[in-house]
Amino acid sequence: MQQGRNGRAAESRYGEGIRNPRARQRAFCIAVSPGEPDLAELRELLRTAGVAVAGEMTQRRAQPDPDRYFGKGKLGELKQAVKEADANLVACDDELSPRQERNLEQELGVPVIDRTAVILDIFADHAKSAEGNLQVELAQLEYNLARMRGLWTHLERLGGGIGTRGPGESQIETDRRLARDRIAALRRRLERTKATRNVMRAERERAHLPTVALAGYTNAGKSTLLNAVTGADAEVRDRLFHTLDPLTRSFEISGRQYLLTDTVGFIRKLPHQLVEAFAATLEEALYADLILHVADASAPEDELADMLSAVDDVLAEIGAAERPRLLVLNKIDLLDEDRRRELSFRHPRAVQVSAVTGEGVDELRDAIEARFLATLQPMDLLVPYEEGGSLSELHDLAGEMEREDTASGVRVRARVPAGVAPRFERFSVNGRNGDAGE
Ligand SMILES: Nc1nc2c(ncn2[C@@H]2O[C@H](COP(=O)(O)OP(=O)(O)OP(=O)(O)O)[C@@H](O)[C@H]2O)c(=O)[nH]1
Ligand SMILES: [Mg+2]
Repeated sequence: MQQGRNGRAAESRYGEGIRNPRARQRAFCIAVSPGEPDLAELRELLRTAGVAVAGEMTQRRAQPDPDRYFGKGKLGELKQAVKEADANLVACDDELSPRQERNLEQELGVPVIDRTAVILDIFADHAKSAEGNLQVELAQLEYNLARMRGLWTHLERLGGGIGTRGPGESQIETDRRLARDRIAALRRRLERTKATRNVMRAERERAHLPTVALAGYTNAGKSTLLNAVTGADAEVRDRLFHTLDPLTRSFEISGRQYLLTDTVGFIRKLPHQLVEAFAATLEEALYADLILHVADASAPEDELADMLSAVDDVLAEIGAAERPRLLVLNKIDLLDEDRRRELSFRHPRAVQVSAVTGEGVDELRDAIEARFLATLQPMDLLVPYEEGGSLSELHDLAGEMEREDTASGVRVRARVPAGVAPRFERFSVNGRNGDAGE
């Protein structure tokens, strides 16, 4: 067993990820939790990764065992159950330390993968753009590098003894150095794509199109909603992490153009390597004028609450906690009147929609517009005739505006996006302007 593992490690720690759980595998799922352990999401992740589920076993305890994840007695039971279910893989709902993973594999005699490895595998499979591929490769390398450290200690302890084929100590040293070099190179390349994105963002900001970003738990219906609002044809699938690359489309409300960006979905216990690797992409959400937090309202109450807070956590982690946000409860076509009422009671400020039937989408547009209009700053200006350029810029940026030609220039009363208001401050009448709208 150990041999096979080391052998595999030697050739595949870099290229395609540690393991490929997609090769017709039958996984036995395990979880430890102080409350009632729930394996539904891990099963869904495995389904998305193309792995069959052969059985499951959970243990209620305050903390996973630091050495073996399960307690000793339970581990014996698990070994028996894995045999009986004819599983050839064990999948754990938590990220395992290298030590836990190694001990479990030794004890159970089958490969053991953790939640993080499954999620990384799905991301690797779904990445399409050059940037997405770089991000996933970076996350995988970071994950593998941590595992190698564990393997290294292990081999050291074995003293490179007989029967431990696979990478020796110096090989691992070399591998680690290569991995670090590659990580540095990937970071540099991602930095460059980020620079391009900044240029694009600066252009958007000049034109000042209000931007709205979709964020939310994976499979909440973000891409479907993007399509419903903008008439785009973003791919929609009933699987986790279908969208990895941000996609931006424009749409109009009352003659004003807005931009809507779809982003990668979040999940509980999202591997931190992925959050880090995708941080640049997620910054799209960070810079938006408004974040639409899309949630699957057809989920049971406690699951919905869990998903909402998982998304809040990631948004906080990437520094977007303070951005203006609007909760969108999606999939209400699956709910009866009672449940809808209950939800509007619990989330009075949320908008209820069905991206599939289109119900509530107009209300959502109204809500987006209202949020945006509230940020407009009323200005009272006198623009000299020779400042024709400023005047036409004002035309583009302001919603409604009143104008009147006077002897000394054009008197304009307009509502201007707060971000660009300073550009017109010098024309302001009496040196002051009204307060921002309510
Ligand atoms: N019944 C119903 N199903 C919906 C609704 N919106 C989306 N779905 C379904 O939910 C599944 C996921 O939709 P997506 O739009 O791909 O979800 P997503 O949030 O973009 O998912 P990821 O990109 O994987 O994070 C698909 O099967 C959709 O058809 C809705 O309003 N009602
Ligand atoms: Mg999507």
